[in-house]
Amino acid sequence: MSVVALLAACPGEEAISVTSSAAEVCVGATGTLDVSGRLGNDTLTVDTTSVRAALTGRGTPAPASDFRGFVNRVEYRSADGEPSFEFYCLREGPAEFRVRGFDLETEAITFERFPGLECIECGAVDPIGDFIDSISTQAATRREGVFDLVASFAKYTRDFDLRFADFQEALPCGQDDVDGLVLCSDDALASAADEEGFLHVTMKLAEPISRSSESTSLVYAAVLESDGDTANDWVAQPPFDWDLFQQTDRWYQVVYDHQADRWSLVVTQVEPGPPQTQTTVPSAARVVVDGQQISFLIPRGELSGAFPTVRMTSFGHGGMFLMRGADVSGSDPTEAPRAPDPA
Ligand SMILES: [Ca+2]
Ligand SMILES: [Ca+2]
Repeated sequence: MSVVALLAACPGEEAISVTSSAAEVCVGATGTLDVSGRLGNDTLTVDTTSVRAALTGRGTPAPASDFRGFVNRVEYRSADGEPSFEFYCLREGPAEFRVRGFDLETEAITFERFPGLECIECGAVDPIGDFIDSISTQAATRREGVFDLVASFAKYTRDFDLRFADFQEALPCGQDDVDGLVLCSDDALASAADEEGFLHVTMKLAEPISRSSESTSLVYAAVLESDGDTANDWVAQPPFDWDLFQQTDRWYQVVYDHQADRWSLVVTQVEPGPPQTQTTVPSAARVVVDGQQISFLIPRGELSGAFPTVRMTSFGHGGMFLMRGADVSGSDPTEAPRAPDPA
């Protein structure tokens, strides 16, 4: 099913038609938006938190800077009409695009809205209620939907023209509004190499993540075997045979400390031992915490190996790590991290 809408045409003008390639697009996939007719002084806008993404012009005469970018409000005018755009679904949810009309004589502004486009989660499904403890023989003592993974997903954005400057502007560090909470590391890098793209990791939890809690601290992480060298991979220490981060050397952790009521992003590099060590490192990664979803955008250039693999983890505890529950992508934490989906 496609989404088609027509704007009423003034006499002598061609009606504008906006068509999306599909009514539903998977998170991490691209869709196409076609406009036929002249936009003229009108602008096409995408206004959504799920297609936080860019519209990338294809074969259009307009300067690229007019419409590309990792933003959710894109303005585009076309003297020649018939542009085609590509968009990227960042998060699950509805998307709406609209045409803003501007009458040069009366200066009146009108909006035509075209809902009906949905970004949907198509990643790997994880069972409900499959909580684990970091000791395999023990049962989780906390079992809450806010740390029960229900779906996860990892993909490179190489096929999509996403640039650091675009999401730096669209996702400013510390932004906390209806679009989500944006986290950067305390030692956030101001730039990242664009040519290698980003690793986009999304995890979906069974329940919406509250921005504040009086009883539960949380850790959500994308942990990677980043360099293909097993020598620096974290080795589980007894009795924690189900240590969530084993077999990985680089960790992107979203940490909520309920006692300090503080969210943070901590990026860690593991060095081989003995004793093995963990060093907090600067990073240009961005993370968005929004509803049931957490999206990580990790610059590919921060991962040194040719074939990084990733595991997604969630962990909840009461503050002393004694009452706790966890979940991981894959069957359990001893399963090797998996390769992201091909671009
Ligand atoms: Ca689960
Ligand atoms: Ca390694």
